Amino acid sequence: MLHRLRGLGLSARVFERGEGVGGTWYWNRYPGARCDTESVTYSYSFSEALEQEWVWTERYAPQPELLAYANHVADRFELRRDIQFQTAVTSAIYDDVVRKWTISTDRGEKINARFCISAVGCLSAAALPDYPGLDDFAGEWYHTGHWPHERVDFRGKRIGIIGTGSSGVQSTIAIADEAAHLYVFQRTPNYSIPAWNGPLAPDALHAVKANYRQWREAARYAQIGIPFSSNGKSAKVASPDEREREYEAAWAEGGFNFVMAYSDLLTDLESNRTAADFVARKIREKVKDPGVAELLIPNDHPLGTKRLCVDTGYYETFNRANVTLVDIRRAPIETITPHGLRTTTESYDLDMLVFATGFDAITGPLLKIDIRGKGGELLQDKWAGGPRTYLGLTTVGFPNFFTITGPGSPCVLSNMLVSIEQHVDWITACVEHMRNAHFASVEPTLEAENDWVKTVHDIGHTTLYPLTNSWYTGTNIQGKVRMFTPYAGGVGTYRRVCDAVAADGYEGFEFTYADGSASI
Ligand code: N01
Repeated sequence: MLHRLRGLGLSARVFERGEGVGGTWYWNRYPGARCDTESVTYSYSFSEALEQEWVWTERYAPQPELLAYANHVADRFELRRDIQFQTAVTSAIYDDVVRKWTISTDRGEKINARFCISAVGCLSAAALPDYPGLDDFAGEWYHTGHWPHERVDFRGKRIGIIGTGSSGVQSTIAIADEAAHLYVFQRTPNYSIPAWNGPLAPDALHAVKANYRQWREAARYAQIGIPFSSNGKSAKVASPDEREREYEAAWAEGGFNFVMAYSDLLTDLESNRTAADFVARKIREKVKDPGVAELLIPNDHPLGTKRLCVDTGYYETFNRANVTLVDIRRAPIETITPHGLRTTTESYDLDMLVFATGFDAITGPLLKIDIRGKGGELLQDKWAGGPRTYLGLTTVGFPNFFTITGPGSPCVLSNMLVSIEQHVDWITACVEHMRNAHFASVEPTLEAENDWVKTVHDIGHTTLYPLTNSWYTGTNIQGKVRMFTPYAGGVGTYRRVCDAVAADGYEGFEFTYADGSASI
């Protein structure tokens, strides 16, 4: 965004809480952290030189490589001089008279700006369970989303990890390699698909690079921003043999495309069941102890409606003698004790606790900032019943305020890099349009916002996602409204809608001149 705004000749300043760039890849340094979208796709496309010069070493990049990439991009495009690190934004307040935002930081600064663009991310507000006793825990404890920069030593230690989502799955594998003993406290098993990660062969990388424009174009118009597609068929009408072949092929390919094996796996319960049964069989094959295998098999949600995990050796980890799976659904954790934790049935002595307990997702990071629009309206109040946006980019009452990967856009249902770039380009074009036409402010109409909220809801409810308690529906955070807020119609469809809105003279938006008069 900074690069694009500079390209328009505007002055821009970025505020960043961390000491460095990288966002997710700056904070989530837990052992085993890696992206589960393939690196050749999970990378910037805005510079052909950049995509040609950067060499990915693995099919799925590990966190240090992604952080190195973010740093390389920051250096290459000389971004740092306009980024203020170690600075949290505390409030953003719109002044309707001068049509400007005042941004305040935790360093006591106040900055005036014509535009305020949120790039706070969807998964950056870590959630910690409120078990009693944590303050008295004598050992070390960490949250995967706030992992220290220094190496954490697991050797010889009894470690408890709470949470079995993507972060828990990845760190379990890595910690088990070193710990004296690892207890995995599982409340809800999730589905994990093998990544088959490994070195990225130079000729495979070269083949993508030789054809990168086509590759990127395919990603931009694909369902989830990754260039693969389903066979277009329904799983439930396929014969059992045919399904088995299809699932075996998808399993052998690995990663997210498993859920794209058939076109209706995320919209039809019966079809979904066939894929879930296949994965359950795989888990039983991999895990030696049948009791442990049964515990690891999800039984309370359709496959893929909690974000799928992608792993290298997760289920096999439970065959190790130094790993114990503890079912805290059956016997919940009662309290953290000075030397471990106690469930309703047992006590565990632990030297270290790892919380892989996720995030106040999608709206969480934004709503932690005091954001006030016209008439002093608080965004928290406006969104008290769930987020309301037009295109996931703007919201009524908050002029000149844009949300990169905001709720109501494909955001977390997509390859984030593709979605981020699409939003950045759309916002850049809108700002440029305003400059050319001498508009001072832009805001969606209530009608456009109402229609979009309904569209997002209606499309979401054609899928199975709303059935499940998950961070997608906000149920992981106490008191949060249960609502499925991402746009589930697909990255390509969404892009076409956004492009059409812009091509139609920004249909659904109202522009205002500096003297307060509105455009027609
Ligand atoms: O968080 P999660 P995450 N007591 O919310 C459990 C992205 N990501 O950090 O399901 C006990 O998925 C909770 O249990 P339950 C990716 O989009 C990407 O793992 O609520 N357990 C669940 O098991 C991902 O989806 C990558 O019953 C508690 C776990 O903690 C998203 O980030 C890597 C609990 C939380 O799982 C979030 O993943 C990592 C409690 N009080 C993350 N509270 C890659 O690209 C929560 N849990 C690879």
